[in-house]
Amino acid sequence: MKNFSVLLIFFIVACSTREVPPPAPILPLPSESQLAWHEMEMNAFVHFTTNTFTGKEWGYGDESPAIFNPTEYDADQWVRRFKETGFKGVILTCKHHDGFCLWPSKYTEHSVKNSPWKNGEGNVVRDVMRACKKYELKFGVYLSPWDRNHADYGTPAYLEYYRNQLTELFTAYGPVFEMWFDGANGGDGYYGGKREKRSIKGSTYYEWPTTLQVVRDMEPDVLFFSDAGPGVRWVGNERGIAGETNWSTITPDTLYAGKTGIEKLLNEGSENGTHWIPAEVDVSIRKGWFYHAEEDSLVKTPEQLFNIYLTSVGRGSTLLLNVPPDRRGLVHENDVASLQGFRELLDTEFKTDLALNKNVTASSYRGNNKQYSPSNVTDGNLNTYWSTDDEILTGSIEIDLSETKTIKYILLQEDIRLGQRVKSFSIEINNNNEWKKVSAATTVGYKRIIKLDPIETDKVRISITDSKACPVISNIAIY
Ligand code: FUL
Repeated sequence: MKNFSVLLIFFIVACSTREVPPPAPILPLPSESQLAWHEMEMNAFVHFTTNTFTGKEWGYGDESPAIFNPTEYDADQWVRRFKETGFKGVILTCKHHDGFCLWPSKYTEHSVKNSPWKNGEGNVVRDVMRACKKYELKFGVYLSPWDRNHADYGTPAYLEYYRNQLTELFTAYGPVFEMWFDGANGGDGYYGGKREKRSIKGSTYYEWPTTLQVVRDMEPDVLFFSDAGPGVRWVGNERGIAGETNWSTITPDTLYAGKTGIEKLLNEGSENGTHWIPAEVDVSIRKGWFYHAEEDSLVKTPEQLFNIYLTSVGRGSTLLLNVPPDRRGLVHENDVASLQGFRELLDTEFKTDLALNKNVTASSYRGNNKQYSPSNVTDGNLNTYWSTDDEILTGSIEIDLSETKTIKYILLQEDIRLGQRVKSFSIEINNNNEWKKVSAATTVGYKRIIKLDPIETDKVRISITDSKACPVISNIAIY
């Protein structure tokens, strides 16, 4: 018997020190830039141009540069507020559909250089880029492909103009982490005085592969956002809502304008998608994308912003929240108040992770090896994870909170460096030795936050009920 115990101990020690290879990645995987992008979680979007002064959302292209004249302009104030809110990057409309450039481009007269603002010496792109450096935020650019001011729009000459401008932006104002271009295309406009309708074929006119290569040659790590990626995809709505099921994978060939159900596809991605193209949730703090005084009373409340956080970041996406400066060139007091309230809500709702360093057990773990032990999900380290043997696609984890607590949120993260795997999971809580199911959901991805009706418990069980391959969970937090 004694010998048997010695043998058993020897066996257990041997098992736990034996090399057990990590799970094989499930393709496709995020690139380094996409991983960094996921980790940013929240970025600010800035819409500012002549529209701010005309009250329009889409300028026609005939606006005089003279109307662009903010009176108390302070880009530092915008970025400081963004930093305080917790944003990690800023994307600026360097040029919107009206064609007015926020930097003194040498390729057009339709820019800040011909406005009275700072006697034509002003440069919003430079100022935002510098403020981003100061507050350690990443800088991104939106350069609208549709240009209702430019005489050549619709001809090959315009493509050269567009690429020249990208070269200006990427050489003078980099590094740029994300380039944003949208799908609004063609239609009527000023077009150098012709005032006509110009139709282009969205899928071919812009010759995107060439343009993207021009940019990549200058900024190899840049992520391209468009409806279909290739770096980041549109989430399919402007309401701040990613799919309850949200795969960061999708097959680009299945995405084309006009396809029935395209918005649902963008919203949810595809389980067996061939490429990693995660959804970005772009939404405005106001009704419009540009500042309009009549919307001062319609700024989203901190609670609305917090709910958007739950349906974007809490569903594995990144939030791109638009905060448009006003005619003074400042983020309006009402927007500032909402951002502050939003930050306070994030800080109070996610104040203490009740699971951190608590005891965890699991139905099984990979090779019985400590390297994959369930305690990795509560160790506060995103580089360690719990996983199971290859053939085990389900499993449960129990977290002992050590005392009864009221819980409101469960946060889960997969280690997406090994691909997105989980297809469904459920949450149970323990009350007087009885387990009660309180929630069930589908995908996890980079991050998933489940909001519960506040409930008391001392133990939480999370069961992975289906997965594409053995689950790889790096973090579980309970608030
Ligand atoms: C859209 C544009 O048409 C809107 O004006 C806004 O810029 C939004 C973010 O993208 O496609």
